[in-house]
Amino acid sequence: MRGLSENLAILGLQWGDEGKGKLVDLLSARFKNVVRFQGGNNAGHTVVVEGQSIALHQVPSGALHPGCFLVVGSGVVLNLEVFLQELDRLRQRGFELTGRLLISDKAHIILPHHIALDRWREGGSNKIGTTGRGIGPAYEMKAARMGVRMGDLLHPETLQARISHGYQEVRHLLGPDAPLASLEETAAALLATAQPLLGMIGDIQDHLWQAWRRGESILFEGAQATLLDIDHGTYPFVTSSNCSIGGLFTGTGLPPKALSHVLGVAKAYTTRVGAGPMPSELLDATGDRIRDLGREFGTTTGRPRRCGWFDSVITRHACRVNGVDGLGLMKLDVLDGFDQVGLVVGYRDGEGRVTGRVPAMVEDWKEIQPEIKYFKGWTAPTRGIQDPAKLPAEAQVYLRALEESVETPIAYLSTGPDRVEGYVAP
Ligand code: 2SA
Ligand code: MG
Repeated sequence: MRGLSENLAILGLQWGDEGKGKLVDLLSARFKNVVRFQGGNNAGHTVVVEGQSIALHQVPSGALHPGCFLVVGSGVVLNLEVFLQELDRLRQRGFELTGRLLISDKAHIILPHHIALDRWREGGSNKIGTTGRGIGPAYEMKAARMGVRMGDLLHPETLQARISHGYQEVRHLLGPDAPLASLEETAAALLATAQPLLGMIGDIQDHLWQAWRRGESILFEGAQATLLDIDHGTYPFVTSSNCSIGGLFTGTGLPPKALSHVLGVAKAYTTRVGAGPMPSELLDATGDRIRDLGREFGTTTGRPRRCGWFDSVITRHACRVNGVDGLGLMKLDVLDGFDQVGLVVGYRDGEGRVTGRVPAMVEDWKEIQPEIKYFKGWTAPTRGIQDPAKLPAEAQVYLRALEESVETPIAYLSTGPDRVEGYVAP
């Protein structure tokens, strides 16, 4: 695909865990700037360095390339303790980020009472299956204009007052027995924790705008995915940020013109963690086999992922929403050795009509049955293949049908976890 070195967005097209980390890692060496623009430590991107894998939650994946400048955008919500632990772990491996990391002064901070509120809600009847990291409450406080931003750390005299409004509301809701530190302790602990980060806070919009005008390349690293997007996903079973293309612009302050290409990432099958609709889910031995072979357990919470065939209805929706130019199709090798491979080509609704549309309401999702088209499986392994001509004929047939069903060409195919396993489409 042309454009892999121009300003590029890498976005998830399913429910997360598509393997965006591998692509960002592969491509980031070509970019001068790597930007995270939304999400928080609910993300978990695994990158592999010299055979060792390292999971990054909030630090942009370009961390392992010393020439990359890293930007944490204003659309991100940050857990500072986790962020510092990540910086430490990277330092221990020889990756020093001081001097090449800028955090937006407008990025919001995840506070302990946000985490308490998230967990309190998850204990109730309206369970979403969140990661329990306080992501939702941090974004709620932002929208309610009670958030605490990185720039507030530079004004310690007013910090406690800033925290106070949201803190009082959570206290009120959770009751006097909630195990929360006092307001004073919360503010003092935050300030103490934040000290090593103060020098990294700045105006990322200006940094990126200048970089763009100078012609420096920028890679935008999405977290989570379109079906978890608060507007375009399977609401209310979504995360609280815009993980699709719009979040890139609100989370950086750059205009759409600054973006040249969109690479959408999907697995050759479908997974989901947490509750919510998933018509392609296989609650049988086939689903278990995909989970085992694909090692489908969450990077962030270790939860087993729900598994099913590739769902072209949701993935095409994601391609359209994001204007995807090319598909990064991951983990094809996991499907090696199946007798047959399914592709969800449509949804049958409650009245028996087959549609290609993604419902908006949970009630409508409940009625949906997947229309599955089966393809003959392949016996020769695809693992490690670097040349499309070498793919088994049956795999080629399946991939062509998949491309057609999502109306988007494959730009990169991954045939294994290692950097060298896969190819850029000719
Ligand atoms: P939350 O904690 O409020 O964001 O949870 C709301 C829902 O969003 C789901 N969720 C995720 N699902 C899959 N992967 C996630 N993160 C990936 C990881 C990273 C990625 O590997 O951990 O792909 O960017 C993620 N984050 C949130 C969650 O399960 C709830 O259903
Ligand atoms: Mg992941």
